[in-house]
Amino acid sequence: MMSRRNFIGAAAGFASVAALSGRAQAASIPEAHYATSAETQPPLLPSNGPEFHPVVTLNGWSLPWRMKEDVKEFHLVAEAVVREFAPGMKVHLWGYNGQSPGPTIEAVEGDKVRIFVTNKLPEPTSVHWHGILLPNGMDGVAGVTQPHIPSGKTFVYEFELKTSGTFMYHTHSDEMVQMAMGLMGMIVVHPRDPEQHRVDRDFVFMLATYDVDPGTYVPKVVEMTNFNMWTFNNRVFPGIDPLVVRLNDRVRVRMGNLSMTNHPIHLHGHHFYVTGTDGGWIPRSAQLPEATVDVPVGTIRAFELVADNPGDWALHCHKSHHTMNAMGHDLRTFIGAKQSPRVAKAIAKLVPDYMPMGSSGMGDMASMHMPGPDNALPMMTGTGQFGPIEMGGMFTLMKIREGLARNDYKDPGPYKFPEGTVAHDVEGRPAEASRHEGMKSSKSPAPRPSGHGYHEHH
Ligand SMILES: [Cu+2]
Repeated sequence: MMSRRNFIGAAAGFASVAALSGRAQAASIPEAHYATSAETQPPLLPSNGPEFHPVVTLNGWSLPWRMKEDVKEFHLVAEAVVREFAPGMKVHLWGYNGQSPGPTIEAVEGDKVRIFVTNKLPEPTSVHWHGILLPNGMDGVAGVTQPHIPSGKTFVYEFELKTSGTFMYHTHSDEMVQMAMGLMGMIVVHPRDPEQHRVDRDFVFMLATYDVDPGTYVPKVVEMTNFNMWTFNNRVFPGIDPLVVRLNDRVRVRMGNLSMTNHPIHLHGHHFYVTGTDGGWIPRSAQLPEATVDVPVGTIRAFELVADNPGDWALHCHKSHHTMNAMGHDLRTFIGAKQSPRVAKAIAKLVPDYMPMGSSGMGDMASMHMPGPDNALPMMTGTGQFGPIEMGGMFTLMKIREGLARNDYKDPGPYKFPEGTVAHDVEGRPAEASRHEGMKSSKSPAPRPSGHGYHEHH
């Protein structure tokens, strides 16, 4: 599933940087594992150390470690990567170990970890361990708690994982640029007792946003608000894998948000409880039933449910612009405007590529196949068993099925609806209903006091 990938190839477009060298270093620094694809990898079962129930990183993977005496050693390599956002669009990012976001780091409460960070970026970097309780000098704030890691150098972080929960790691050096380029990943610390907080399926992913102009390959790093790619783990619909779940599984979804805005994530067909933040587990007495959980900037939210309702259930950000891919924000609203062929022709004479659209909404755009610029995805796309889905960005499905195997995460295809359970059209006319005419007031309004800022309206 992982191999040492061709660094030169993936780093095309960036300055080449120094590689690890020296036999002494090679002996003490563990091997760096690499991922080459954006496919969801199966859970990484622990081969040593304490037992735990691993997570599945949506369109991602978990980083293997080696045990050195009683310390788990991981090796992150910060470097230029190419990430496919969805088939048809590849973005040149900075990430870790071949992909962006970097691999999920999984360990167990009480574990001692030693994390090597090699910098293969063209500028200095550092790694901050968001939400982890650790000694100040391991916190990764370049300039404050440590020197920046220069290009070509390897630094080591060492700490004990005192509490279980969901955390993140990300750059804390030239942060605006390096976060906008994708230097981030998730950390899952499992409880010491594997039965505590036990679920059957445990998903994790990062919420991140990018500004990639259609036809280009590198995000604009100075963007503050006007992003156009809204991602789950740096994938957009239809490139995001479904969350495949067995009927009646207990499911956890853990999400970290390192974008510049909040994302209200909504699951259809179920109620869930928010059970965790980057501050740890929420006591049962404080858990609220929800169908949407807002994930604020710089936080984790984890929710849990019993998947007792079979089907293909939408899981998406509820900001409607976040379930779209890059769009022309300058489009005018034409709803209600009649664009007759004669007028369209006249305009087309002046504006050669003019296309009359949008006068009855924009749903049609999902089925129009207009030639777009290179390396750009349609604004809304996807086809389901009943027609166009008209989505993009932060949208996927939780696919709940009976009879899947315990570790089967393969896409089971579209849901087979039981006969007679799908909304459908009906024949006939509605019964006459009485219509309320506009309210005619029988009384004239009471006289108002004058001279106190009231204005008469006629
Ligand atoms: Cu959103």
